[in-house]
Amino acid sequence: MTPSFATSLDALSGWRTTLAKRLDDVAGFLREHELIDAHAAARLTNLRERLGHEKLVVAFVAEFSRGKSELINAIFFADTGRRVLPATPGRTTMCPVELAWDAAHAATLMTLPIETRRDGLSLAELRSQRRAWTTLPLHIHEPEQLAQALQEVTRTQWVTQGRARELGFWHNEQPDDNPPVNDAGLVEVPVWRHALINYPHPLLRQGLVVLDTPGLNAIGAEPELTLSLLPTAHATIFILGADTGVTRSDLNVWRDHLSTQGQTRFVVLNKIDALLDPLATRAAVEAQIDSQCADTARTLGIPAERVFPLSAREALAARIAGDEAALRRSRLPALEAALGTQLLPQRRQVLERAVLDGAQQLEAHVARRLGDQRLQLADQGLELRGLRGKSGARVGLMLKRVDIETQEFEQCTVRLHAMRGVHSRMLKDVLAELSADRLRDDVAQMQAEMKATLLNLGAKKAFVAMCGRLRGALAATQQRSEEIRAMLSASFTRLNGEFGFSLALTRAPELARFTEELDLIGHNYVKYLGLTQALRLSQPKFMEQFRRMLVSKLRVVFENASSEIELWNKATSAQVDSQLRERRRSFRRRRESLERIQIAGGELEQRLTEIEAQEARVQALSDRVHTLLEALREQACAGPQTGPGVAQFAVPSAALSAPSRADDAPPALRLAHA
Ligand SMILES: Nc1nc2c(ncn2[C@@H]2O[C@H](COP(=O)(O)OP(=O)(O)OP(=O)(O)O)[C@@H](O)[C@H]2O)c(=O)[nH]1
Ligand SMILES: [Mg+2]
Repeated sequence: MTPSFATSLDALSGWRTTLAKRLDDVAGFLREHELIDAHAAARLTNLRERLGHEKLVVAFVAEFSRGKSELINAIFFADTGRRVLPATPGRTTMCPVELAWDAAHAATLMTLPIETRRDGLSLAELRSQRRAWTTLPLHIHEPEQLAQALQEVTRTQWVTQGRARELGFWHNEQPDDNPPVNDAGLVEVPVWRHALINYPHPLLRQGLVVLDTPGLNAIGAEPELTLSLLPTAHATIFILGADTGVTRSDLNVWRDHLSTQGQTRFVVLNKIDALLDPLATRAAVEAQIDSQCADTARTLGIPAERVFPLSAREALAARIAGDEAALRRSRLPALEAALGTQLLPQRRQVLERAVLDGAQQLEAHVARRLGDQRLQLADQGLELRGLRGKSGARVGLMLKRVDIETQEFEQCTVRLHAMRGVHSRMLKDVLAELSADRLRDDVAQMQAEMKATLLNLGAKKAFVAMCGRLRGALAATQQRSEEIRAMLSASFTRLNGEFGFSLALTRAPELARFTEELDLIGHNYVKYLGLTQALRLSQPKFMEQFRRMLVSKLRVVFENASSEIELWNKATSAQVDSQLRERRRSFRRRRESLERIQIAGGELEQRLTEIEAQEARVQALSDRVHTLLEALREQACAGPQTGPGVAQFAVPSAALSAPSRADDAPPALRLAHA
C-alpha cells in the first residue's frame, strides 16, 4: 500500500530524530576527547539545528473560493469533527494564514493588523515583534471555540478610498481592478495582514508548515507573500474548481505565482462532486472527470499525473462521519499519497547529502588531528629507542639537540605572524565585498534610479542592474578567496618543508549556491515588477516596504556567503594554531622524558611503554570515531522506514476511533500507533 502523507512525514521525522541522536553521539565523543575545534563544532551545531528544526512548507494557492481552506480542513482538521477554518462561498480567507506548531508557545491565533503596512516594515521584521500582533488563545479541546476564533481571518473593515490607497488596496491608475465602493463611498479591506495559527497537530509538530492564502489575484495581495513566502515554499498546491474549469484569472495566478520551475507543484481539480449528474451513469461522470483533468494538464503545460481530481467537501464530510468508502470516493487519499511519495523523498535527499558531507568533513578533521598526534608519538618513540644502551652523556647531548630544534622551530612564529597579517588583510577585503554597507549602497543606487523613472520598464532595468552588481560582488569574492587559497597554499608548503608542519588546505568555499539564490530572488522580483503591483512602488510607503524586504532577503544571502568564507578561513587558522600547540607540547614532552631518563636510568623502558599505550589510545579513538560516523552514515543512507514496528500516525479519519496515546493530547489529535 502506498503510505499516506501523514505516515511518510512521520517516518521522515522519525529518521531525522534518529540521525540527530547519532550526530549527538559523535559530537559528544569528539568533545569528550578534545578532538574537535570551535569551528568544526560550529558546523556540527548547524547540521544538528537543521536536522532538528528544518520546516517543510506547503502552500495552498488559488483564486478565491476554489476550496483551499476546505481542503486544509479535510487534510488537517477532520478529527475535530467539524469545519474549523472558515470556508464559505465568495471571498472568505482575507489574509495569508500560516499553520505551524512551536512548542515554546501556547496554542494561539496571532494576527497582524493591516495598518502595519503603513509603517513600511516587512513581515519578516515584524515576526519577531510580538507586541505588534494581537494574540487570541485557542482552546484546542473545544472545536466550537476553535472554529469561532479562526473566524478572525475573514474579518474586513470599511475605510475611505484614501486609506485604502495607503494600504495598497486602491489604485487610481487601474480603476477596473479596484474593489467595489459602497453607498457611503467606502472600500472594504481586510482587518489583518497576516495570521499565525500555533496548533499542536501531529503533522505540524513534526515541522510541517501549512500556508493558506487568500484569493491571490486580489490587487491588494501582500507583496511579501508573492516575493518571499510562496517562492520559498517546498511545495505548492494549486487548486481549480471542476465547476468553473480553468478561468482567465486562474491562469493569471498560475502564471504569476507558480510558474517557477523547480518548485514541487501539485494541481488539484476540486469540487468533482459538482459534476455528479443523476441523469448520467457513473462511468460517464468518470470519463468527464478524466477529460477535464487532461484539459487542465494541457492548459497548464504539466503532465496529466500532476492533476488530482477530488472533492474536498466530501472528503471532510467522510472523515467526520468515519466513512472510509466515501473518503475513497472523494479521491483525497490519492493526493495525500502523492504528497508523501513525491515531496518527502526530496527533503530526505537534501538532508542525507548534508549529513554525508558533514560526516566526511568531520572524519577528515579528526584524521588530521589524530594523524598529527601519531606522527609526534612515532618521532618520540624513535628518539627514545635510539637511546637504548646509551650513556648519560649521550642523553645530555640529545637534550641539547632538543633545545636547538625547539629554538629552530620557534623561528616559525615570525613566518606565521607574517602569514597571519597578510591573511587577515586579504580576508578583510573579501568580506568588504559582502558587507551590509555595500549592500545598502547598491540598493540605494537602485532606488534612486527607480525614483528617476517611474515607468515599469525603468524600474525593472534599475533592479536588473543592481542584481548584476551583486552577482559581480559574489564573483569577485570567489576570485579573492582563490587568491587567499593560493597564498596560504604557498605558505603551507614552505612551513611544512622548513618546520615539519603537516598543514593541508581544503577547497575554498564554492559560492555558486549563493549566486543561484541571488538569481532566484532576482527572478521573483522581476516577475513582481512586471505585475500590476509594481505600480504601488510609486507610493513612498510601499517603496520602503519593498526596499526593506529586498534588503532583508539579500542580506541573508550575503551574510551566509560571508560566514561560509569566514568559517573556512577560521578553520584554516585553527589548523595552524592546533598544530603549533601540538608541536610545542611534543617538544616539551621530549625534553621532560629525556630529563627523567637522565635522572633515573630505568625510566627509558617505562617511557617507551607509555608512548606505545598512547599510540594504542590514538588508534582506539580513531576506530571509535570511524564506527560512530559509519553508524551516522548508515542511518542517513537507510532513509525513513515506514515498515511495521515503526510508530505511525494514521490518516486523520482513522484517528477518530483510535484511543489517545498521550493522556494530555487533545481529542482532535488522537494518534493511532501501528
Ligand atoms: N461542492 C463543493 N464545494 C466545495 C468543495 N470544496 C469547497 N467547496 C465550497 O466552496 C466554497 C469556497 O471554499 P473555500 O475553502 O472557502 O475556498 P478558498 O479557496 O479558501 O477561498 P478564499 O478563502 O476566498 O480564497 C465553500 O462554500 C466550500 O464549502 C467541494 O469539493 N465541493
Ligand atoms: Mg480560504
